[in-house]
Amino acid sequence: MSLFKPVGEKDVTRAIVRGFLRQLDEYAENDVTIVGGGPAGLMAGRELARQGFKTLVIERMNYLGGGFWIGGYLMNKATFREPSQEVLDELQVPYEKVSDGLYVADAPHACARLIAAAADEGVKFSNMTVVEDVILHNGRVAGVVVNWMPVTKLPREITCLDPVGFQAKLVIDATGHDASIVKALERRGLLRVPGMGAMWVERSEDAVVEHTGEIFPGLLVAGMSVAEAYGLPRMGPTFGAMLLSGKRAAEIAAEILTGARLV
Ligand code: 48F
Repeated sequence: MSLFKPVGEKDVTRAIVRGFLRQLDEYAENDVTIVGGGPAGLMAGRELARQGFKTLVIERMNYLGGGFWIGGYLMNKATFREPSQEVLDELQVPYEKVSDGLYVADAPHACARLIAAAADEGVKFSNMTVVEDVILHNGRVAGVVVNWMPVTKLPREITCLDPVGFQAKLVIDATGHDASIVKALERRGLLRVPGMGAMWVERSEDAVVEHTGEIFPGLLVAGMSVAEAYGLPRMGPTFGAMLLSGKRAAEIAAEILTGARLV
């Protein structure tokens, strides 16, 4: 008498393949495609999905969370400056007060809670997937061009494989320091990407949140890609601006999608 119900290998395979294809079919067209599953992308996704927008997060790694798991300096604590600890309260992440205006949390706990919060609101994820380029329709970003991460790492002579496209009403570049999507537009001479400036914590977090928004028709930037795109100072392992930038990007995206903001 076995503990588990009898299930064949073929059933396991079919469950995976059918579930995956159903999602791919449904999300090949979506409201918002967020590139990058770090803190900024996850936060933006959670806020958009909870408002009912069909939201897809594309992440090239086999895990979500980006730089949020470790925090900084190979030490898994993440810091947050006031008022961003309010987001930790909202996500039920425990933290400690370090000094006036500065808080510290266990990065794995904060990261796990944020991933769960995004998934709970209905965000769908496409892991091991690299965004290589954008779709442009009439001068507007209209989606992304993707390939499997392992395919992009194979020698060109054995991988003559075309990527596929996902269409989206809006795309958010939340790719962190890579700023992959704004750089795809730079390669076409449509944007200039100065790269982030030197570290200045006091200035950087406000500047990142202020500059979060639509950088090109159909494309928003959130998180560290904002610093790359506008040449703003870096901040190191303090994460409040990533969470608040994600929230801001979601607010602006929702306004555009509902027509409250003229595009
Ligand atoms: O790097 P990441 O955590 O970006 P973020 O959300 O947060 C930045 C902080 O972690 C930290 C910091 C501030 O405290 O300086 O660095 O802005 O997450 C970005 C995610 O995007 C993925 C990458 O693997 C990472 O998980 N990514 C980058 N380029 C691509 C991509 C791409 N072309 N296609 C798919 N995923």
